[in-house]
Amino acid sequence: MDNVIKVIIAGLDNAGKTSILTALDKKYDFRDEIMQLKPTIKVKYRRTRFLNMDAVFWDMGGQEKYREMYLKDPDVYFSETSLFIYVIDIRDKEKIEDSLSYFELVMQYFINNNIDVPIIITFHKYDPEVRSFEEINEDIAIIRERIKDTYTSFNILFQQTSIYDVISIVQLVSYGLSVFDKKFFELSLLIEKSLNDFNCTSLILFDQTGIIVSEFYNEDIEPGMYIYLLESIKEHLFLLKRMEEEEYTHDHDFLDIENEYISYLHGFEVKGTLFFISTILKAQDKDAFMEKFSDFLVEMQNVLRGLIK
Ligand SMILES: Nc1nc2c(ncn2[C@@H]2O[C@H](COP(=O)(O)OP(=O)(O)OP(=O)(O)O)[C@@H](O)[C@H]2O)c(=O)[nH]1
Ligand SMILES: [Mg+2]
Repeated sequence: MDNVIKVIIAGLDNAGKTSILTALDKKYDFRDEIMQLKPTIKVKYRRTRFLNMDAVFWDMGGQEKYREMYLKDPDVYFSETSLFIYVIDIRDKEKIEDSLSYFELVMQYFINNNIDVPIIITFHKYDPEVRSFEEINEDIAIIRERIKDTYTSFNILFQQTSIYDVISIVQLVSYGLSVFDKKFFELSLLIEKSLNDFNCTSLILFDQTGIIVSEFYNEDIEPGMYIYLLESIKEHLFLLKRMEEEEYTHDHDFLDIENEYISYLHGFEVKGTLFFISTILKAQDKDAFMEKFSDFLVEMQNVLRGLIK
């Protein structure tokens, strides 16, 4: 496996591509920066680390003149793509057909050149207040079916994102980056099994930049609990970001208790890379959890050792 991954992020102008990458980078306090974003001129590159890999995001400015430029010389832009993220502004109904045409043109390049690339399509600007809008949900369902039926030989994942829901952004990129190694499957099994063993609500493994390496949630989360869950994941993300900025590495345990629940963040190192486990569980299960946690950590470190080259 090549250790540099090229992630193309494309879509029409104003779809929200640069906003997504800014939100991913900042995780908090990014609203002002996003308000001041200008249309991207040609391509902007952003580099990030994921496990042992370097990921380079190609933020492809979406104005028509740039789209024409990319499609005229597609080898320069779309060859050797490891992951293709396509952003559709689900709120801009008038431009959806245009957006689908652009997507088709890029896909045509991949098909003609026998490039089998994993694809994530995100229906963006799916802000919390529009999630219950029937029309938007219907549009999403129709586009999904249409794309799935057309590109049956491609591995395509669909997502909904909003910059007002930072976790949706983190998940978008995390899922994309985890397709690069089958060992993620092993990790995922371990996390799922442990979630049940610990009887916890959520169990998430982050790397030090706050990218989710693997995660599992209990299926029967009560609605009130769900909000607490999201808030505490956000808090953990912010904490990781601050720790990264301040190069603060000692003492990785954070315990926070609210009502009957505990949120717990634990940091550990594997081959010089920092990881964090974030979990939420009932206070009454804490002792049993703490008893099993060190064994779980050993298992987790073993799997991660295999993942990091
Ligand atoms: N409501 C809402 N607005 C968003 C969201 N994400 C981005 N925006 C807004 O969409 C506008 C365009 O965002 P950009 O990120 O600059 O769009 P882009 O896709 O990079 O555009 P180009 O660089 O021209 O291709 C900005 O005004 C953002 O504030 C979102 O999740 N919800
Ligand atoms: Mg842009």
